[in-house]
Amino acid sequence: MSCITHAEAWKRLSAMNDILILAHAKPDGDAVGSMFALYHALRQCGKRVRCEIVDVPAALRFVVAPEAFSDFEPAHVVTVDVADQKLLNDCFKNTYGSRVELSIDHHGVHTAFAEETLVDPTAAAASEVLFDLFTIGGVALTKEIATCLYLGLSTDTGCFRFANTTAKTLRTAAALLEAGVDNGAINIEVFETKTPQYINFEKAAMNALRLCLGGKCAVMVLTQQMYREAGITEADTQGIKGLPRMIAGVYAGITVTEQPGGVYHASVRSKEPVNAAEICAEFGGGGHKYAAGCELGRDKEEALRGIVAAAERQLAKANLI
Ligand SMILES: [Mn+2]
Repeated sequence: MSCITHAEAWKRLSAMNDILILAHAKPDGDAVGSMFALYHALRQCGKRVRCEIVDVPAALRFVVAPEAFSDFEPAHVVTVDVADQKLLNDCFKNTYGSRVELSIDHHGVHTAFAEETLVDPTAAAASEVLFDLFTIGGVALTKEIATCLYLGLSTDTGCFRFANTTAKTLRTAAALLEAGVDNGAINIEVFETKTPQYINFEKAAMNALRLCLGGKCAVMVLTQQMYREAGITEADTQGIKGLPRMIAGVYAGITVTEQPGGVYHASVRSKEPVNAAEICAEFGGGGHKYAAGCELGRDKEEALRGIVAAAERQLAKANLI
């Protein structure tokens, strides 16, 4: 396993054919956008390529290319936006997990699992890494490719609001707009539009929101019953996890979600100086400094106690409590 440069990664991709592209489970805009941007770029190079992905949120499906779901035995497997092999969907992990030749990612906590890894932790999104890769490879930036990359870049930066947005991110976005991306329409569809089911779910989530640790931590528990009652799935409610951190004075916003199998999962969003990845690392999870996740087991009360205690330790470390 080794880390390679953009040029080396492009050389490696150029030598492949019959390629399968995978992204992480519970795909977000960067996972979906990166996947289909790479799909179109490799198709442009005349290669046979296919994608496998499940549970794509409805609002992100406009970049999904239906023809990408063909069914040939891949000779090569490439992942995008996957920080760790365990973040692959179980069915793909079992079939292809040990066969990944190239992993293209931007997570600082990337745990190498592929033969070769192209990881740029200064990039705001895997889509930003791909933009650089395509520039080196001389890929024509079609409106289709630019739209996929824009989806990745805009969603991973909260529409260019988060601290991971750099001057280079904005220059990349500018190049995508010059390639014809309809950013206004995409932003309304992805960031401003909610289904009636989502609004109902959000009401229930807000009712479940509680402050703790002297108002410096907020916790929200989302249960399968809440999803059932609102008629919505977790895949279509990813944005809700930003809610706890929105409260003024909160440094650690925690969303504990009951999974269909009964296991509880925590998503932690933090504010400077609190490190969400360190909170989640206590439970074997990971992510970014201000957004991370982990598994907490099947006991709800124990899960809540554990994650709040971990948040308390990080708040104390930062002298906030
Ligand atoms: Mn990403």
